[in-house]
Amino acid sequence: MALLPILKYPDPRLRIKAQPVTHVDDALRRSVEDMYETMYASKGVGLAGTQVNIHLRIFTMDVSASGNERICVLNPEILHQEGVLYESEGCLSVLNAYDKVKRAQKVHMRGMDLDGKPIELKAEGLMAVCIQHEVDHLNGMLFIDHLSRLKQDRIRKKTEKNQPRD
Ligand code: K1U
Ligand code: ZN
Repeated sequence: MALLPILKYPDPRLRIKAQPVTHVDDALRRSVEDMYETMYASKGVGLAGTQVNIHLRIFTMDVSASGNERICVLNPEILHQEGVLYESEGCLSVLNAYDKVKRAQKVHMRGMDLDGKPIELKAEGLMAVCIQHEVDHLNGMLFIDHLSRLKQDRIRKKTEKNQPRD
């Protein structure tokens, strides 16, 4: 297993739209193990392939209190969403920025597991927010895209100050 470098905003690779997974092989399973290791080491509850420069439609997630309930979804599709939730979000790819984002309170999603079998998930609360955040990543979107232009500009300026160009 290996820790993968996490792309940091404003890296343009975070804007790449991920491609569907067409087959599951040992190389993909190893990449997913690396994603779990990277997610746990970074104290995240989710991680999308895009964030570690793997541009396939994959995310890992563990929102359990025990930190021992792994969920990996390939080719996730949100079928239905309902309700509204405003929760403060952060992102492993956007350092030192947290703000409230409008999300659906419940989502019904489907996808595929690592054995290539179809899976369906009904989620609410934190898990529902995490799924929406990770599907956004796979579409090249960041949570800050949901904020006002003014807030986005502030975050961009703060990030540029903390990560001077070489
Ligand atoms: O994709 C990422 O950048 C990981 C991110 C996903 C996320 C999940 C839920 C809400 C917002 C963002 C994180 O895991 S950061 C949040 C986090 O570490 C956390 C959130 C709630 C409870 C405990 C930890
Ligand atoms: Zn994120």
